[in-house]
Amino acid sequence: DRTLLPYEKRAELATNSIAKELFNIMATKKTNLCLSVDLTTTTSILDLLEKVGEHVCLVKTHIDIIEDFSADFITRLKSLAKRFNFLILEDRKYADIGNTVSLQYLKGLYKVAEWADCVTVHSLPGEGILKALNNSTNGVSQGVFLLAEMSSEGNLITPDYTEETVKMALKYPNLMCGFVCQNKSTFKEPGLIQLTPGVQLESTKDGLGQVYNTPEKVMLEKGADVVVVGRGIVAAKSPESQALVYKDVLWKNYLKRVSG
Ligand code: 6AU
Repeated sequence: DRTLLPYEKRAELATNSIAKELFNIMATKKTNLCLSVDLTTTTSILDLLEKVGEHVCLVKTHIDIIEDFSADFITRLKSLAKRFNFLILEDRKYADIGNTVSLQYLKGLYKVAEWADCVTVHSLPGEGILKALNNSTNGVSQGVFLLAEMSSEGNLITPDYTEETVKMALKYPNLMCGFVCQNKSTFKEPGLIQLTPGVQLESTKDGLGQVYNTPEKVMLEKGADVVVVGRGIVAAKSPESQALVYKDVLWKNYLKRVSG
């Protein structure tokens, strides 16, 4: 059972360098909280990260929702990542043929390949998408989280799709950080990371299909390693104190899990 091993042990088993680094950051900073900074201005994102950077292991961006994107924003984001020792995941959810994804990853306004430590990718188009993002093809890729399950109700992913997704990922051990998924049974490999979104302090839903589980449930029952929280923190009255609340409850449940 991969979920009973401590993160520092799993770092030793990771086959991707970003996954290894992320496991080590979690162990060092004692946090498995990933903040989804789903805000639309650069100053609101940078101000929030100044306050909560110390509490997170990973910052997840949707770079294409920012209204005043600039190269300077990336410089500042990278310097915060260095100062607070967190990694950056661009949640682009690539889902096209390999050639197009390669262009989307390397080119355009955002040049994701230049600054993101890792990206999210759908398996839907087939293996070509992983070939396009593989370091041996483009020389720059670092890490990929493949979507094996989604948190939203009515999503079209079937158990077969999930299983085939995991099989596809296992052919690319050097590229793969892990899976965006909801369940412990999705994969076994202790060197891969389960990134789980759809988490708030209460089990609820939003008005657009998102389904939330509690930190306790995702850590103790559902096998989450890194837990993604967006609006639970970002839309709170005090995001700073709420980040600390999430960090503490997640870490408490992690310790409970690994101590048997
Ligand atoms: O906590 P929330 O609901 O405010 O934000 C959840 C974040 C959003 C989604 O785009 C993302 O997590 N997400 C993903 C990811 C990370 O790929 C997959 C999924 O199944 N559900 C989900 O919410 O930024």
